Amino acid sequence: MPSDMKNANFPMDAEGHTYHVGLKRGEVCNRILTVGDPERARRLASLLDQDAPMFERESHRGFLTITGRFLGQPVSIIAIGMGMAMMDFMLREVRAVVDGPLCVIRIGTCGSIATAANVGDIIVPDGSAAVTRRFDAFFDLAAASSSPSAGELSADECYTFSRVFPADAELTAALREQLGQQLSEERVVPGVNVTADTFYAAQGRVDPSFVDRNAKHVEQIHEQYPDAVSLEMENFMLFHLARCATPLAPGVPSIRAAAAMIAVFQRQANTSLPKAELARLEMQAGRAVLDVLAHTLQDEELHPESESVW
Ligand code: R1P
Repeated sequence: MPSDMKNANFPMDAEGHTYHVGLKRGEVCNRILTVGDPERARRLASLLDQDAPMFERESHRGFLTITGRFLGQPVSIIAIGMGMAMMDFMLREVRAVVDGPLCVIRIGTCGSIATAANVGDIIVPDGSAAVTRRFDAFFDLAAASSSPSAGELSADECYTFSRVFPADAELTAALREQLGQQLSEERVVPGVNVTADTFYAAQGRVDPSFVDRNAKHVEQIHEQYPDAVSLEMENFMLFHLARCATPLAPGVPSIRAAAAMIAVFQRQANTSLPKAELARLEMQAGRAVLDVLAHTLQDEELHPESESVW
């Protein structure tokens, strides 16, 4: 349990630890590799410089942070669990305790909805849209089934489709180049990612136990976003908040963000990636992301005091 919190607007304890992610200044640094699965975070931490000090904190809300060095540069690996809300917690709480620019790259898994991406390919998106359930469309289900024309929304009005929020172009290009060297260029796929607010209904998975009105959902996603290639659950919030973060100075972004996703499902072909292959790809992606992070953010951009521990 965290100790007593101060400031209801942005809770922190007396030592300056944030409420959910549980980090204080000096425990997390400007370069961040974020993942969903804490076990993935631990495996990727084995790539960090083994002769450098390593900090580890598991918060009471399931966030795991490992801070160390890669090629001598400070890097934090943060596991956040799943969903846009968890990305929001992590970014806001890390932003509050780190000075200077943040560079955040997510490694995740996703489902491919494009023939261009097979299982085992790595998708590095140009941007991400959000698709979310329109809750009110499901309020009056009894009236709708007795009188389908009685003001009920049609299936294509049951989900909202946002605009595409871009990833950082420079980081994205660097990531594609690094991954292309690790794998082969044709296995690194560009396109638009779609972040869904749920794994099942908002990704067009049909579940007879619930009314979801999503039988044509993936088709609708392709109509909205002709370049849509993947479905997952966090990238949109990363790109959205990077765009919403108050600049550090005119023209100096507070957060730069990019993502790499390993396709574990191919929805059209109904295939899935073997676990051993996922483990291999995740280490390759990890090496590429850590390399990009280590070569991003020059010393003069960083506030030395924010990295005093590292
Ligand atoms: C769903 O199974 C989870 O896997 C994907 C989705 O975005 C969601 O979080 O990503 P991770 O493998 O990073 O968790």
